[in-house]
Amino acid sequence: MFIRRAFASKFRTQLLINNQWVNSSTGKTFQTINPATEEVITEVQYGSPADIDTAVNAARAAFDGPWRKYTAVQRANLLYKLADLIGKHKEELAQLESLDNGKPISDAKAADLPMVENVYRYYAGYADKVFGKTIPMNGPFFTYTRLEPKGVAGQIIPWNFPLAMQAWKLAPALAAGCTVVLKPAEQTPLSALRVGELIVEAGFPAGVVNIVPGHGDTGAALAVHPNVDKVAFTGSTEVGLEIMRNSGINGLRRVTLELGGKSPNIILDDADMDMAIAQSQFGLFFNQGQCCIAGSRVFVQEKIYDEFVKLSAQCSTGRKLGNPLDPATTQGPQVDEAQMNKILHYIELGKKEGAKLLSGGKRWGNKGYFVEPTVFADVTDNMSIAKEEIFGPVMSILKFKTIDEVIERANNSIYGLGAGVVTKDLEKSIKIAHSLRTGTVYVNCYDVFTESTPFGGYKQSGVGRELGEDGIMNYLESKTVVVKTSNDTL
Ligand code: TXE
Repeated sequence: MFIRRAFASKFRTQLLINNQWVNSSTGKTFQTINPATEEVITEVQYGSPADIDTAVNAARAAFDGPWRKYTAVQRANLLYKLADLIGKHKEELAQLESLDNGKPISDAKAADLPMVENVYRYYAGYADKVFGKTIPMNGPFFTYTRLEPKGVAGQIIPWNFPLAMQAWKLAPALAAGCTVVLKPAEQTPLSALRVGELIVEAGFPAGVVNIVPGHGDTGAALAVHPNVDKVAFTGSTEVGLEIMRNSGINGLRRVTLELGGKSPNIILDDADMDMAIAQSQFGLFFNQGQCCIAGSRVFVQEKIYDEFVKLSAQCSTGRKLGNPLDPATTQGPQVDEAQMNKILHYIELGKKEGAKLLSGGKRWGNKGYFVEPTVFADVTDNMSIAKEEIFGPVMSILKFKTIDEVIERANNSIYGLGAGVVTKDLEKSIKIAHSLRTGTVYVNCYDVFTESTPFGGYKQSGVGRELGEDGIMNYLESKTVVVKTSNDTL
């Protein structure tokens, strides 16, 4: 309650279009809920297709007008200014993130906010370091390529890392010279809108960044808008597939997608047991298990299987559930009731399909969307909990004998986002890392993200990579310029 009162006057709840805060054209609003208490935090304006149209037109006008005249260094300076402002307000932003999403404040401070600031700084530094090539060709021609901004980007983000997902999308787009219409997730619009205020304060020209909160229909209107050149989406595989299918409606939008996962985490029998337990617990339970790359299929070699299973169950019960704004809390609530119910449904399926429940397995308390940290052993590849994304604090442990066997089983998934390997044997780790069809493989670590390392998936985990050089290339088109010269030019 204290926090709610402390923030009450500060919540931004309107649409940011053309650097103006405006209400929805329909007057409709939606509630954002505190997942720890189930209380309504505030009502937020619900962006309509007409609002999306207005925002896209503003982004188009800014792209065709003032923003094109900004030099790369000027764009960089604005991004640095934004990073400074985020740094200045990091305490407040961390509280807001924790309030709206339910993540422990200690995680928001230690993981989310530093990452967000770094991403804006990294792409600020990149803005003036993208360039084309001069290319030799037959005949009297001088030929070169230019990397030009794609245009208007429509960006749709999820709720698991609201500020980080906003940064992963906005920073490379703005560094590249694109303009943006961004739709935050309906569960967590508040921090994105607060950053909208900082964007205006930093001095970005009107129309360069537009933020339109709403539900899925708002996102759908953005994803098919004919004046959007590029769509970047992070969320469920189901919606990602729909966006991909629709990318050819009313034009041909470039699409990058970062979707679901069922990442294998492979523990070999030579692993340091303490490290394996710590790595697998973090790889699954971090962020309440709401990580697309969560190591949710833990494959353990038979010699150490029994000990690993016993320690995993013990260790999972040591997590401290409770008020996410309490610095001692290590596990907050799931983001909303629907996600909690989805997780509880999978726990029931796990039990029904014959997995051995070792710890957890229920809702925690009766207020807030908390789920007990849950560990299943003796999981087999055909069980639903081994195949489908649960997106919650539910670990599935599977036994394996040989490395060739585990590679085949790990790859037997519609997903291919991430994977982990724990071993002291370098040769084996490299063999496994190179054999897995996933976008990232962590060896003796998990969930290590930095702004410079590409992130994305094989198969139905997505299209393209975010962060690093790949991240900015998503927002650039290559143009070839062929200049006829006189015959005697060398
Ligand atoms: O996702 P949605 P939900 C997975 C995870 C989770 C499941 C469902 O398994 O349990 O997806 O979560 C917007 N056109 N991930 O329902 O619906 C929506 O408003 C355009 C993995 O929250 O995909 C929100 O802004 N946009 C994941 C965003 O898409 C649409 C993170 C994500 O919502 C839309 C989140 C539509 N038709 C969930 N429908 C990850 N990869 O990290 C919804 N949206």
